[in-house]
Amino acid sequence: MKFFQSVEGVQKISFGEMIPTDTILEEMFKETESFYIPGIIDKRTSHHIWKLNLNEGDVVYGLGQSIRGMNKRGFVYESFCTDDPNHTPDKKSLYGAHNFFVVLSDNPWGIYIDFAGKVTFDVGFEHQDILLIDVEGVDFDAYIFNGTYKEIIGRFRSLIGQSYVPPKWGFGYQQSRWSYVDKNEVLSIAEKFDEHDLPCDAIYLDIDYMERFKDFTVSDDRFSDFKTFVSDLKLKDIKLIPIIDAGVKIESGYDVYEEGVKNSYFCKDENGKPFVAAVWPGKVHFPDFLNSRVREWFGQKYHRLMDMGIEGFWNDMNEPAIFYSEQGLKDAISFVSDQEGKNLDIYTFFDLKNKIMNISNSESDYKSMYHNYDGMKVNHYDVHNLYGYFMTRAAAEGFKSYAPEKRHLMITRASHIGMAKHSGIWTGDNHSWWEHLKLNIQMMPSLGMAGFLYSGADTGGFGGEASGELLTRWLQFSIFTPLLRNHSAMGTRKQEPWMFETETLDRIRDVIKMRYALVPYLYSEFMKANFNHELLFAPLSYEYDDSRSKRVEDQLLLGDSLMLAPVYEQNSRGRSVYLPEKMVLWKATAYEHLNENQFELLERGYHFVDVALNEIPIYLKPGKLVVMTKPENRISTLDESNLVVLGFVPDHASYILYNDDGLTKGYESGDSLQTIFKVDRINNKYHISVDTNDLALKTITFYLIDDSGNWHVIKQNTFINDRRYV
Ligand code: MIG
Repeated sequence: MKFFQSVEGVQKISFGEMIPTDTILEEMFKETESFYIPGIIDKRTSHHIWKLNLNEGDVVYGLGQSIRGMNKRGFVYESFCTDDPNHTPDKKSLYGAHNFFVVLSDNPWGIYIDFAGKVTFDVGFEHQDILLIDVEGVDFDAYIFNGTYKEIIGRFRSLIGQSYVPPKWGFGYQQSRWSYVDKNEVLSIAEKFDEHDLPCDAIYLDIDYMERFKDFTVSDDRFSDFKTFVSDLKLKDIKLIPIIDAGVKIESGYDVYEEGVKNSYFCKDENGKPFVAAVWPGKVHFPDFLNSRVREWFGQKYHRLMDMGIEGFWNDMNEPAIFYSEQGLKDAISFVSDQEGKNLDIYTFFDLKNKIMNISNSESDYKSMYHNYDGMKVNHYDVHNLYGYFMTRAAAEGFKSYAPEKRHLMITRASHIGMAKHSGIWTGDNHSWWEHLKLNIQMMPSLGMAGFLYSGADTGGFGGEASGELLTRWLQFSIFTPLLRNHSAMGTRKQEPWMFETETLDRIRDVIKMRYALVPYLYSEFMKANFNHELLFAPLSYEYDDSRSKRVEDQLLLGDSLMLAPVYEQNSRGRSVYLPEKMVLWKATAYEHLNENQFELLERGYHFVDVALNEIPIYLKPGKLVVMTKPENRISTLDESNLVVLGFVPDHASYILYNDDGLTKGYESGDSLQTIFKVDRINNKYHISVDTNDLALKTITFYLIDDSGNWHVIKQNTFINDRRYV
């Protein structure tokens, strides 16, 4: 066991010789004696177990992508990347493994368990005052953090590094469906957006664009002359985002398969043969992404589609999802045939049923697969949670070698801590359930804690049938999430905006346009949250330390200036809201209808707020500003030289608006545009100054609300003489 000391407020404890998941973590630490939480090693199971006390009032935030509320207390969660399309409240794991949480107590602390196998967190479930961490192995590192909630997150995030930044068009609305099956369908989708005057920046291609589900192929029948097609859509300023699956189809003559076999690039079974699993294409091999040579090889394959003009991808099924393995299927069939002719009772019948039901993603399959981890033979089960991470890293490195200075769009399904620097995530196969809108709301802060700033859910729900009301309410929330994508499954009600009645379509248009109007603020807050290791979405207690803020489970802070309290219940036309301080409620409708009657001053405390179906409820914090622009139907045509600044300003407010070229990685070396707004209210008059290095900036219109709820419109000429270039 080694002891390390680190940056202030972080300690590292090493147990055994762990497999390093990310060297950046190693570099941050210098060896010296430090802090230790005693755990016990269960000799019988070789699990490492910690039993920690929780106090009555403690709240536990974190665990990234997982089920249930913001406060994780009261249930058991497992880190074990799982492809499970039913995100019901009894599920312990989803697609990601994010072993970081913070206990908000009188002396807040946080912990990150750097381990690639299964970890179970019983957060006050068996016993409400005990937090049990059960690491299925003894070979791992733990990082312990102290400080305030905000400091702990900052320390953890600075440890895992900067997060992935998409191209700015990735902040546009994106439309998806499993699947748009041919060119004509995709083209007609693109045209419908224009016909209906709806914004859209990207359309996704799901598995059917491929030739019989083979990665890096494009169907000749349905997507002939793909390169021209991609560029035709680009002329409309719409990007195509194809899916890539983890499994490589076994088919002789298919070059990816042939090369993989020849070079021994696939995961192995016990006998050293390529491991055979079945997914979409039928039988597949899994590239051994834990091997750096394999990553380089697979990463280069993305270049084929990039050569045809593709600028973004989504990586799927990389938990990895296994429908069945040859052995698993054999066992199940023999079990079933053994039952033939028997008189099955409740128990034996259920055994039979379970045998079939549990054939997918089975533990025994994961245990019979092996990696060559750059020379070290490793059983897949022990490093299961790294697979999706390394697949996505392969892609990200492939993009880098293709065009090092360019940003690409990348989202992935399975993930692990450390992956956030390579990609964003979507939260997988949710349902068109109101509960999943709420889950989306509650999950955003913990995803951000784990570094996944570019994230979002399938808006409207993937499985099941969305009503117009559900889609409207969902969009009223997800227009704030960096990844804004409407996606739905085969066989479900179609979910493109024009598939609903005209009233819904009209409301949706206004909601999506409001997203585009808010992009200056959203992008600025996203980038600052990344640079400063902060949360973009946060529970109220991130900023407010009153005891009630800790208890609020369905409101969020969004960046520096806003609070959200979305409506997430069917037929609801309002909801209760807790205000930790005096705020201004803005019931936003169409951007062009912005007017003073939409604003209402609300005192600190509890309120019941009416919210009509066409209203987006947004709360303006005092002394803060929001920057907007006139919406357009593409991100690239937004006019950011003419801005609107909105704020509740009792006495003074300031805001730093961040912007950059939105396409290159120049931001990494400080290429940016910054505009500093300062507003002071002196003797009932507003004084405004604007400092900027943005030479294109032309006009700014301020809408300011004072302490008595009165609204003031101030055009550029009142401050133009104060304008300085920095
Ligand atoms: O569940 O490629 O999460 O977004 O549409 C089947 C088909 C596999 C799972 C992804 C989903 C995608 C679907 N895939």
